[in-house]
Amino acid sequence: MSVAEERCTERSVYDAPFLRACRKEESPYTPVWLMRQAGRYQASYRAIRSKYTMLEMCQLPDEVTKVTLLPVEQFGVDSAILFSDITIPFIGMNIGFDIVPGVGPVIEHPVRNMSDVEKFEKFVSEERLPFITQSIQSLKRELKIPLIGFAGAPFTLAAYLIEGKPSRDFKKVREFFFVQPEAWDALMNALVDVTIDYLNMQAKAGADALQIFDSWVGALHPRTYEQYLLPYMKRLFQAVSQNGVPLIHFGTGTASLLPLMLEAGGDVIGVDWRTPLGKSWEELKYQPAIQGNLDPAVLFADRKLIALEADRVLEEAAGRPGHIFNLGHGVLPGTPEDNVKFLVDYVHEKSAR
Ligand code: 1CP
Repeated sequence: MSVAEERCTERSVYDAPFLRACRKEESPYTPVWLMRQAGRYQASYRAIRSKYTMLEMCQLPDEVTKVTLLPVEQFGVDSAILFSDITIPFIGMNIGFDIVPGVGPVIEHPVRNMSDVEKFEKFVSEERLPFITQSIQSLKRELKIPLIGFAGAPFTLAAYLIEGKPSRDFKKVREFFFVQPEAWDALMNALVDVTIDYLNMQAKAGADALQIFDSWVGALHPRTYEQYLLPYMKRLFQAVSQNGVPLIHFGTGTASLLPLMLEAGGDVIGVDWRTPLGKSWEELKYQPAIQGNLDPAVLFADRKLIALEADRVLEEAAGRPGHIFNLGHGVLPGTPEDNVKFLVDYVHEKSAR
């Protein structure tokens, strides 16, 4: 490909509806992608995944490329998201863990105190995670639409490290910062440092946007967020924004945390299905773009209802530039694949301007 052609391809990605919406620019229709758009609900995913463990597959650039492209080809979404997991940087930090089928991430030696924190490697590099750069470069050769890279936010990563496995109430992590504030400070700083390296690596490799998943932050009171998280989140966003790629800041259960999330950073704030998108955007003073927020469970219903609920989300956004249609959280296992296709087509048709 000539340099001119390459520029042209890059230009068309720059002008893609998803990236225009990230910048709050007008676009011909509302862009749509779905969190966990590649996953177990897809027969094609299950066929590839059956050959490897989840952790093996995440480290094979050819398989990562194939899996990332599945929903792009099947549904015509407006953005791809690198197939990986938020726990992958733990490999570079020398933290022993596994992703257990039907459970999720399980940590060999959960963090109990300062001396556990001191054992981690505090940076990740291309040498330690070469498959990330290789997967992104391979995807950029294949894709005509933008590619989202991602990382877990420090609280959500700490939740796995301290609880040791998926948790409902995050009791151990909430106890940790109140009882061991110095160890918490060291842990947060280590995770922020690693996440800055990790996201910079993805931007350098060619990721067009970066999403920071703070999936479990809704477990916190706003005052607690302000004291024990905000300074670290600000440092993370401030550092990663130097790359110039749009940053998406997502969490669930965040109704009372939105102003603090805005203060932390992000060009786009992602909201779950529990609050009306319009109200959340208003609370954010329409400063960032907004992403969301159809209840993923709606995708199990009939098409009439899916259309009705999608209409509701589009109406909440009221055609303002800067809405990225998504679910309020990931696609659920067992979701009918045809309904995903229906939703993507419906949002495109209904929002065409
Ligand atoms: O095939 C399998 O059995 C593995 C299931 C699975 C998959 C498909 C896991 C284990 N991770 C993933 C992929 C994944 N993880 C993606 C893929 C990209 C895409 O969207 O298509 C992404 C973005 C993630 C990020 C991730 N992992 C998050 C943040 C997003 C979210 O859903 O909130 C979280 C919290 C995780 C941890 C994790 N990894 C896997 C599971 C089942 C979980 C959740 C466990 C829990 O409930 O705590």
